[in-house]
Amino acid sequence: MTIHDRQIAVLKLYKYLSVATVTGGVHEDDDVDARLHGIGKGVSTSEIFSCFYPKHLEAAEKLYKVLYEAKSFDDFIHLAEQARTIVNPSLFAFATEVALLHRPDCKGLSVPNIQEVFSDKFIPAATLIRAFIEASVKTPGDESDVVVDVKEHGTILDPEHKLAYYREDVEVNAHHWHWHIVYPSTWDAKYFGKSKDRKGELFYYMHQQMCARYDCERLSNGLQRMVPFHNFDEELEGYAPHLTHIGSGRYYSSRPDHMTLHDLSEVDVLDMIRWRERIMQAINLRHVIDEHNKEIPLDEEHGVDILGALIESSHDSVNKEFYGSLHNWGHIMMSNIHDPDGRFQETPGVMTDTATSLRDPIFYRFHRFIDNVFQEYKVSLPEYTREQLNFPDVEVVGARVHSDIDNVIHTYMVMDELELSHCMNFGTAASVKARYHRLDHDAYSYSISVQNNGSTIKHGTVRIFLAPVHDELGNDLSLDEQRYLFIEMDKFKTELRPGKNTIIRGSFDSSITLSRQNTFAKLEHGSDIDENLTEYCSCGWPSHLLVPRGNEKGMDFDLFVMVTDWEKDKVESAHDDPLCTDAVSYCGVIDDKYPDKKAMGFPFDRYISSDREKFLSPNMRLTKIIIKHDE
Ligand code: CUO
Repeated sequence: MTIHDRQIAVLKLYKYLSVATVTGGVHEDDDVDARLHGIGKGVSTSEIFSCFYPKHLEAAEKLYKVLYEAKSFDDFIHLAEQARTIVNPSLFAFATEVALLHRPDCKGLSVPNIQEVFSDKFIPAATLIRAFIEASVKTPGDESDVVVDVKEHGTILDPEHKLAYYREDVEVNAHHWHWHIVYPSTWDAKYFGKSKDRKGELFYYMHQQMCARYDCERLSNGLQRMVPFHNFDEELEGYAPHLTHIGSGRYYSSRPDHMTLHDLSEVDVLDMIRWRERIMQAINLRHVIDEHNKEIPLDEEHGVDILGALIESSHDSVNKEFYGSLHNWGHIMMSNIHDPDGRFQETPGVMTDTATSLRDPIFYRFHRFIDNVFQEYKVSLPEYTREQLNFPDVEVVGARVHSDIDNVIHTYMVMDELELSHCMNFGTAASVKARYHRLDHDAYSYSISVQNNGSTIKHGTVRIFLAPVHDELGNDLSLDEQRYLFIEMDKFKTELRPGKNTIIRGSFDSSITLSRQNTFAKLEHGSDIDENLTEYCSCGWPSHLLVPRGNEKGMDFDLFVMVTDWEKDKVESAHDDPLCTDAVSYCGVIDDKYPDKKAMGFPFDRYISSDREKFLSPNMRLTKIIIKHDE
């Protein structure tokens, strides 16, 4: 079987999955029947699958293990084809993607973009129905594309609506879906024979960065930074998603304003409060207690990783019984706020699903609440010392952004399209697309001048961050306040010859972003495929959202550039040529160590008591830049 044949076999598993007919039985051969026996039980095919809900996660774990254990590639495809006819489609997509990602015989294969598979998780129901109508009234022989515009569905009565372009961005939601598949909370290191390096820490960092990016976007839009969720009895803001599950006709529920959390049948609000208290106590005592009552120190190297696993909580939690599952149940409690005990058999809201939860303003306030728990730990650590921050003999003497005008980046809204015809059969050979607005920015490059005052070549890690200069009232933010807003823009290795070095780095090369994607059509036709893209490469921040919006006047940002000693940052890699290292900062590297020994977010992950002048060592530089949004 050629790689293209294999790719086609994988694509078939995903084609029209959203509207897959679940027949409820396999009955093809006894062996397949036996292996799939009981798979998907407890998650009905019309339910909205949640990879935060323990019952759903367990069912998905069973399926991905069966698929992972398949004897050969053919056996894997055969089993998956049968499983597709008996389980919930989203559960199937999740489990099959986990198996694909980790089976050695699937290396080099891609799953299509999740937004093309489950377009109904990304595009409002009204747009999809319009597309059906327009496709169905096409005159026979008319091969022209059907393009339907996504209509705005909010008003200025809701100030949060200003951020809808960001929260409902197609690719940012796709990134989140893939991230939680690359790092499933049910990852079983013993079973797979390998652990995911610093998985708990990356859970903290990736979500911290999402919050920081959201706050940069809020300030860009003249809104105040978010107020973190904090009290379990507080009234929440409302949100209406306008999304329907096209296969089942069910929908993601709305949440009216002023609702408060209630006990669910499995977990009480009081449980959540207790878990938070226990976690806070562990942070204050600087140790957690494992299942055997043993104290495990929250030391500088592992503390945040241990807490990440505990708070999420994942299989790696040192004591799930005692510390519970604050984050995962938080998602479930919020998404079931309108029918907590299930008496109305309502469907949950978007917070239940990793492909949709970013749409809801409460996602960010809830994750800021989770982040504040991590910050409680981080501020308990000593500040970085001069020695830890400095890179002797290395000076950053200049840093600029090159675009049309130096140190000015323009952002603007553009139109983009999403192909819908792989998600549903519209009964036409023509393309059927949804058209929507999204943010974008000019391509630009960094020009960084670094002086190596030593007499030998040195290797450095260049770390680039960006944060707003002013708060919502126009006051200057202190460096310690900016810590929460600094967003990572890029991180890369560089060679420094003795004397002056000029480093030029394009925005497109960022270690945060996904630079390219293989679409369903490209994979299907086997043309114009980027062979370096594999499944793992689906994880990554959208490149069009690398730069915050800024404002019409031109908004001031601090560009922070730091060069650290690569010899101290490097990690022992398991591979000479690791797969897919496109978006390592938020997604890591498959089957390998996180490629930076420093704490994620360094040097802004710890308290900073000094002002700018004192904090900045010669290997750092702050440059004011302007981000201007063009109407
Ligand atoms: Cu990604 Cu709460 O973990 O959404």
